[in-house]
Amino acid sequence: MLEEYQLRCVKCGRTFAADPWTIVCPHCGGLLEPVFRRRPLAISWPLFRTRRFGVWRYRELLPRVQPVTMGEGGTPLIQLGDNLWIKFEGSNPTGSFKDRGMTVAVSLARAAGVSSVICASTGNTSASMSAYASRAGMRSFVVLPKGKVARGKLAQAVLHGATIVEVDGPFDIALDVVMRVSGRESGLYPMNSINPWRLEGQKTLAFEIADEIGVPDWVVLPVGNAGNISAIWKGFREMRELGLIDRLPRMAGVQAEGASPIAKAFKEGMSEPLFTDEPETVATAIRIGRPVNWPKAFRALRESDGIMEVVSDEEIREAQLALGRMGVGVEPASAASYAGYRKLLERVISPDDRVVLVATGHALKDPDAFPFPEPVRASSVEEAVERIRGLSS
Ligand code: AN7
Repeated sequence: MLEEYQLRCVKCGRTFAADPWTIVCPHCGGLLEPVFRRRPLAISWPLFRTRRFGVWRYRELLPRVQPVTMGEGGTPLIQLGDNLWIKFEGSNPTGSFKDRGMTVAVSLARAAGVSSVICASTGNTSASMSAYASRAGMRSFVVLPKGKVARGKLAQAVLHGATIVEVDGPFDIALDVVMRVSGRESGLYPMNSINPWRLEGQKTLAFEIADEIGVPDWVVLPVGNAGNISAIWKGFREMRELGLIDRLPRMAGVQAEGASPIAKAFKEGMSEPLFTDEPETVATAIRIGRPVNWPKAFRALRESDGIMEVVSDEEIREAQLALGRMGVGVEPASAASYAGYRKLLERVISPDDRVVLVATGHALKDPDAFPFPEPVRASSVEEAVERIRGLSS
């Protein structure tokens, strides 16, 4: 089912036959990256455009399996200014970009006969995985950092029938649990972004941007476990290798101050992250202290002449409200991209640069993240009418 691919270790460079259960390098434990054995035939923009919007429009560049799909991808690219767009991933079936990866990884798992999937999650991965697993008739197990998952996301995991395990400590502890318990022996298939097939799905976000507005100068996105920045960069790189585009964007990753192992190290000129065991931020989606995909992320930053920025929780809140007032409802982690963009504009990003912000998750995911002002109260129809007249005149 993966004949078109090989897996290449980003650490030791060895290549391996592609197998759904080969998650990390059998030789050195490094991260694996799917690469094509030969150029996929007959691909072109006109071909892709004959198909409905979404991830599987690019099927020649994905594992050739029967899709478990709910129409993920094909999300709106909303123009915010002359040179500014926001890719609204909240429009995916479960409200985040994770669906792009999950449709691919769950399809592959089903083709491989997997009956149970597992992930650690700050929330969105668990929401997405449990939905796609249910659609594929699989059981799902989610390991969550206790008390730190936004209500909307938890509700989704419950609704889609996941078995929920809570651990004390941050996401990184939950991921440790998954790495220990998953594997061929237990039959539990791991769905975190260490799974290279999930990132294959997420790379389609790059394809959609390039198809719609061409290659931007910058792609700005929040970074947690650093899977998405790696996936999107892979998407652009692959398009150029295949002759679908002729230039590349620069990648700008944004982390929250209290959870910025990559951004802090990058700013110090280091090529390895400064891990933290006590990540903290209002943007719980990216409350991650030990991002596993850091080698891929550093490579994306290096190859794209990219940059990392740090934003405070206050800046995230302001950015979320500012986007809200433009009609764009995103969760705090996603607002980090706009907050980061604001800080980078003029200093690093020129006003003439064409910029795409990635809004990774929907505002409804985390309704507790912003304050609710007291509503105008009225005890009768007449009083309500009176008060609205007064307020609107
Ligand atoms: C809205 O769900 O890690 O850098 O377990 O939910 O690829 O990790 C979520 C991550 C950005 C960061 N925005 O992406 C999880 C999880 C939102 C997110 C990120 C996440 P990566």
